Amino acid sequence: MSYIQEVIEQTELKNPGQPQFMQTVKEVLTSLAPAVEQNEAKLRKNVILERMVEPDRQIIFRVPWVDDKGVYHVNRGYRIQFNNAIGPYKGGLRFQKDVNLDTMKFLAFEQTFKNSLTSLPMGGGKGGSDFDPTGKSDDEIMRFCQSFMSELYRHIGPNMDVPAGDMGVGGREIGYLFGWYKKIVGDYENGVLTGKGLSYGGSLIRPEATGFGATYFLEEVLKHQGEHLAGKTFALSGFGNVAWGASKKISELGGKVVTLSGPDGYIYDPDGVSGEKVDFLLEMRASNRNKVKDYADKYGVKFVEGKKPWGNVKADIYMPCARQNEILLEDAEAMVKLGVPILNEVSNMPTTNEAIAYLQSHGVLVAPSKAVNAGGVATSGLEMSQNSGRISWSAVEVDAKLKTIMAGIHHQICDALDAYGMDYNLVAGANLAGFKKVADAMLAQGLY
Ligand code: 2IT
Repeated sequence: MSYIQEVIEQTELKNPGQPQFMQTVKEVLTSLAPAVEQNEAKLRKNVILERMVEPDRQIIFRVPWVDDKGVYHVNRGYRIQFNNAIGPYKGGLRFQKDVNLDTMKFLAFEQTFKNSLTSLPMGGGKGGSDFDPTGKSDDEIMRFCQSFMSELYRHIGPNMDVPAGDMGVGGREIGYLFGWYKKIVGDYENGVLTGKGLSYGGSLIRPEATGFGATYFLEEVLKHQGEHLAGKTFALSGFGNVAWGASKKISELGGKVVTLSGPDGYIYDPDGVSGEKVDFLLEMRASNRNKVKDYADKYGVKFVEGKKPWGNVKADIYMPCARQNEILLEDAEAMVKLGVPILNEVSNMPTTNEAIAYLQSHGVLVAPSKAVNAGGVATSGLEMSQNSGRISWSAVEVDAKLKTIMAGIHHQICDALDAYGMDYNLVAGANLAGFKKVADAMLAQGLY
């Protein structure tokens, strides 16, 4: 049996009931075949793959809190510190009702490779809770964040582990989390969290960075194909921070975003999401209603209940910005039938492995999320640099660095593919490029 297959089987045995984590492990490890073949004896001796699939530690804790009516609740908190070979653990916190250990592990594993691609010194981590922010008041969110930090603070630090936002955690939540961290620890260590407000150490462009970066990466892909973004139509899912940034940049560059989605369905706006309509997405998120229909009601466009845009709307580019596993095999089939040529994945692992395989074998170009959405964490890395250097860069400076980083990621992927004599397979290339730096660092640092 091949080394990769052995590790996949062992990992499966050790992690029963974790389908999302296993899906990511399989996706990444099978892509690494050319790198493993070249260096198998050394990788085996140093148990590199075995160590890469085993987190450094997995922290699970109780989060008790009181709602506005005085009723007590208990949620579960997590922080997975997966790999710190190239820098302190770094990755977001997700507050969403279906968060579990499996979700946290797939995200933390993925984060290790993504952060490596950014070329900044950040390891991989992820955390969050099964707390559901939908319908919660501001005070309830604050009390939850304070209780969550009452445990998390002992596991994080500016040189140890630096959390940020993810779904359900934006600027407001990071503010409450930081306030409570500072209260407990006493020191003004604002490098412990990223995604902060501008008045206390946040970086300009961090809120926009994931969506902007995803658009810059797509521009590199289009350039490689001899095409341009202007004039193209985009179907997006989600309406949160990521879809907001992407809509803003795409409309600025002359593209047209015709769909958004929420848990309630999708909207179709043939004129495109641009201008004040983009700003309205922020109000929708702040309302905690979690309904995309609010957009259709305000702007009088079509709302399709209970459906996603995939396979229902034709566009030049599909850009999932909502959650994991939203594009299944049947969506991939419908996408091929409609003749959608490019899938630019923005949310983490939006496409199942079988859907990716189907798309690639039917000529659809798939740009993988660990490259496409890396601009978010990369700008978090820039925020860390500004905090530790006590400096602050202008929006123009951060945006230029972000653009350079995204082009650099595309370049690294092409180099990795060239090194193994492979075609333009961005999924394999991103895994190979992300792996190399982490494996080199682990080899250099001995068995730990
Ligand atoms: O999935 C991700 O890369 C994030 N949620 C951002 C993580 C970060 O540390 O900025």
